[in-house]
Amino acid sequence: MLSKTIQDALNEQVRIEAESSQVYLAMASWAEIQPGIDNITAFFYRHSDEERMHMLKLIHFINDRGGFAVIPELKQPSLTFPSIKHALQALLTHEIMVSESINNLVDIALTEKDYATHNFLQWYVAEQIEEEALARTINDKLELIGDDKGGLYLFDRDILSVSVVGSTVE
Ligand code: OFO
Repeated sequence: MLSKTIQDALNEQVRIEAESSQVYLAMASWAEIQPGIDNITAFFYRHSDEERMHMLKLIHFINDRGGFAVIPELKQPSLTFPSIKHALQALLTHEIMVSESINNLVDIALTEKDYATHNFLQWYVAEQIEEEALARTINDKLELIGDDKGGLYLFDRDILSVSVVGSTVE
């Protein structure tokens, strides 16, 4: 059985994962109407799906352990971006925030001596290492490209292989 403190903390993470999915879905929709970045668009859509999967995993865990997973209200994410670079920087900043939130959850689980939840959260700890590393790699590559349009074309071709290697989708 989950303590109220753990249940509330896990439900807050449900909200964050749902919000992440919305944030990346908005990036995907914006990217889809920009010319020539089909694979970057696909990357955002896939990332959004992954976040929904992270959310569902939490929902099932909470409910399976005798709690009640609350489906959250979400605020509207940013809809447009000055450039693809800005969108991908925002993605990295968002992932860093998610990692902090997961670390905070791990702390709460330890304080509450909830070792089952602590064990469950290890998957998210590992996932965040992967996702942050992937987002950093992508941003580093974009930094190298600068404003070069040909570079962006090659980057768009490249991003699928980068994301397939770096991702631990379940
Ligand atoms: Fe990208 O983060 Fe979920 O966990």
